[in-house]
Amino acid sequence: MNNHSEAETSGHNPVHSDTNTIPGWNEELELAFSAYKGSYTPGRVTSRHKTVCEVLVPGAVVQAGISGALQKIGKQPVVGDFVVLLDQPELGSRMIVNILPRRTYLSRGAAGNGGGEQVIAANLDTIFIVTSVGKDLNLRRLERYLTIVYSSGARPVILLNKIDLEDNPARLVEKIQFIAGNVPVIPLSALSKTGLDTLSPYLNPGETVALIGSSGVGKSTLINAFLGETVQRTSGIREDDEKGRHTTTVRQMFPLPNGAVLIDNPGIREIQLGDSADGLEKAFSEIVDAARNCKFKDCTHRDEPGCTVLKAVEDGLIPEERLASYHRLTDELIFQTKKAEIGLKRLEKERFKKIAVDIKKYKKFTGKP
Ligand SMILES: Nc1nc2c(ncn2[C@@H]2O[C@H](COP(=O)(O)OP(=O)(O)O)[C@@H](O)[C@H]2O)c(=O)[nH]1
Ligand SMILES: [Mg+2]
Ligand SMILES: [Zn+2]
Repeated sequence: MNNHSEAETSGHNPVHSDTNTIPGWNEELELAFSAYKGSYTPGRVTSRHKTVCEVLVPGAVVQAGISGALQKIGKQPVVGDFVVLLDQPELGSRMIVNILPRRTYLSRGAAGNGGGEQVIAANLDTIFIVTSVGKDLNLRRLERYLTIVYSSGARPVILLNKIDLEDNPARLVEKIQFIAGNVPVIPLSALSKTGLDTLSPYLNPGETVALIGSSGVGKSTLINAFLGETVQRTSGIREDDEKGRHTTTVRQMFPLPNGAVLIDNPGIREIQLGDSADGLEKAFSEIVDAARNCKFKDCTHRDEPGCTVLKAVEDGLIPEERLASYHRLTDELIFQTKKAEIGLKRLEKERFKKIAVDIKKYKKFTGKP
């Protein structure tokens, strides 16, 4: 579990000598945290609720509020974040006062609030995009997932689960591989525990892996299989706390014995693209490659003369559905960007309206024209 030997970390640093029990903690974080002197401790957010986070600190999981200052500037801790906690022993509580720099983060376009980006998990090394054989298997949906994951900075890996239900999984793997490019596609069965060992290269000590994918594809079953015990309820059964009440508290982060960490479903339900232009280019790299020789620099590859992408489709080098997906996702991205701009403009308008009202009130009050 530990990255460092006892001798390296004990003694000279009494405040955070045991940070190596926070999975994923590293020297960069240590450096960033060294700016905090006094009654601060580092931790990692394991789940996020409305106003409280559960935070893994050396040896325990504690609850912590979010400081007013952080809320004011709109900084939201999310699962996977490394945070700075202020201990308030007189109140018997802890408060998250800052978020340490994120190495990678997974986000989606926020629904219904003008298109702002919403971060949903941070500091992920790898993201397992989980799908299963049968009706969940949808190449177009996988393309969306790939786009989002690419723009997160984490490494995507596609898991094809429930192969125990499929006669010819190799055929499906081939189909997926076709749209996935260099992304590994791994067939497995979480239930019958076949193919799990192929995942070990992605589960190194200190690495964080998130599982995303539709409900029912087997993410929780997979986590249980890795932990060798039932830690995560499967099939959406609600959890009870020790007093027997229903709670919405669902654990999200699971340290493995070797020091890797799994994060279950950090909450991508609707797959909105958000700010994923770079992700789109990676997810459709064959189109980007073919576009290098288009006659026009701003070619949209729809009906322009001298379009080498359309030529590649014509020649059967790029499937038509791939280009159609690319167009669909590009349109969506443009739409979202516009929506975000309109949202910002509306916000500004409202702000001006409020200022105008304030000025009126002020004039009334002072009696000035
Ligand atoms: N046949 C089969 N069923 C599976 C497999 N993995 C999961 N399941 C079943 O699929 C259902 C949903 O699994 P769950 O882990 O809750 O999915 P989640 O919503 O992605 O977390 C459960 O009934 C599991 O037992 C598998 O490899 N093979
Ligand atoms: Mg689940
Ligand atoms: Zn073109």
